[in-house]
Amino acid sequence: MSQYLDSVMETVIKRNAGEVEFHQAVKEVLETIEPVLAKYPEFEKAKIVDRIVEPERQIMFRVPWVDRNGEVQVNRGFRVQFNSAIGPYKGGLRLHPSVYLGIIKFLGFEQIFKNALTTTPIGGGKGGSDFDPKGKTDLEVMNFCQSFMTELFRHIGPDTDVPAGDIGTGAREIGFMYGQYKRLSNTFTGVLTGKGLQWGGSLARTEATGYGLVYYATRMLQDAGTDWTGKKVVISGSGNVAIYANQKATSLGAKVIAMSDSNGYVVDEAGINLDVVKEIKEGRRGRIKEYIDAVPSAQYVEGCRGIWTVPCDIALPCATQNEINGDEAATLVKNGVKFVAEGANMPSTPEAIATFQGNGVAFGPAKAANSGGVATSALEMSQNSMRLSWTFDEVDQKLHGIMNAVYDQCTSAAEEFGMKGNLVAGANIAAFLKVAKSMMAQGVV
Ligand code: NDP
Ligand code: 2IT
Repeated sequence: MSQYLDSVMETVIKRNAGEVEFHQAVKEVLETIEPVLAKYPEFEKAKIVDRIVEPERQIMFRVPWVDRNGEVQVNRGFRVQFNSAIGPYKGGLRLHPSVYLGIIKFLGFEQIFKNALTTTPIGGGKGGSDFDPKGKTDLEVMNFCQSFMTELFRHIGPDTDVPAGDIGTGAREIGFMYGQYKRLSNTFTGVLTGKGLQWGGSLARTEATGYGLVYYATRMLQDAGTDWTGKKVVISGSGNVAIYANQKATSLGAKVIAMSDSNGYVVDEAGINLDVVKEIKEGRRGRIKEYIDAVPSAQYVEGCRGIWTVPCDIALPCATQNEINGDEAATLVKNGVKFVAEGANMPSTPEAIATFQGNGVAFGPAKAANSGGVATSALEMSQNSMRLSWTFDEVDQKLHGIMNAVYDQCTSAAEEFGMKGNLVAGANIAAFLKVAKSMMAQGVV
């Protein structure tokens, strides 16, 4: 890194003490944009990088609610409105006990660049809470969501900030939050995405992140002269992204042989039966180990990280950040993995990325590969503004076109800046350029 970028990184670490995931996300971007700053010295003069690493606004608030025993619970809510250079803040809400400011800031920072790649006009933001929806009753989840929105509603709006789902926030939570927003604001607007299909949601939004991931990975396969047919695929997680990545990859001829949740993983050499997974996860909110009750020939192994010891051609990490470390990446490489595309946000540690790239594994970074979800959220916003709904095929085709455009931006930026084939550098550079030029045009704000 140049001296200037080094000094920005130092300030980030000092100013955001202890927020290690945020430091990691910033470092990865700063490490790849040096040639851009060399070509555009005006960016350094205007302190674009110093500004881009500082959220425009961050909101933290108390979320009190009453549980099923009548006891008062207190959670912490977050919304980080990171960058609005190219559009209203846009990004999901994560509900998971591990959430703290550093997680939301890493996700918000990534979101700026991801959203820039989608070709749609959306800025970057992220939010959430350390509330754990697991094991809660619907009523408890509603109590929490209503309390959360009672504070959040004053900070968001269809032209200001449009939240959506992420880990722990699915259709049920978006419904409860939307209801409370509508009640408080007395408006029916596109203030959240991932809404129910009967009340403003977009067809194909549920499938979009997983499908988009597979469309992006298809281009990686094509560039290597191959396709999905007969490929063995390992997918971590068994949530929204993992399920629809499985569905699309399987429909293109791949065999998905393993999936997981935070407790363990299942291996089914015959190919995972997705109907069973959907029934467990979307139906009864169960655990992946229940898969072997329905498919006794499959194997369940306790401990989620072991999934990376399952030999495969293609790995799609779709659970959470830092779920593949350097050693696990080395095991994947030793077992013959040729392609890795990230469905989750920042699932590979820097050591894992270096291991993949250093061993000829094609590597598709999260902010490009999983951008289909938020891109389709932007399509939901468009439909809401027009008060029209497109068909599933119309949305899916637009999504497919967007993923191709995202891929093309990554490859051409990498090539232009002398790092041909490096999709990490390509994604960071293409996205940074778009945001930086917009910030330059809008003055010091
Ligand atoms: P879900 O809540 O639907 O599913 C999350 C899955 O990941 C579950 O199987 C969960 O297991 C597992 N998981 C979560 N946290 C951990 C953890 N700490 N350790 C091990 N496993 C874990 O979330 P999504 O599918 O929506 O999100 C998955 C990833 O994709 C996240 O990184 C998210 O940020 C990213 N993403 C999501 C998008 C979307 O549109 N939903 C868009 C782009 C990225 P368990 O049930 O045991 O917790
Ligand atoms: O990480 C992500 O891109 C998401 N969770 C989706 C955000 C959105 O606004 O659809």
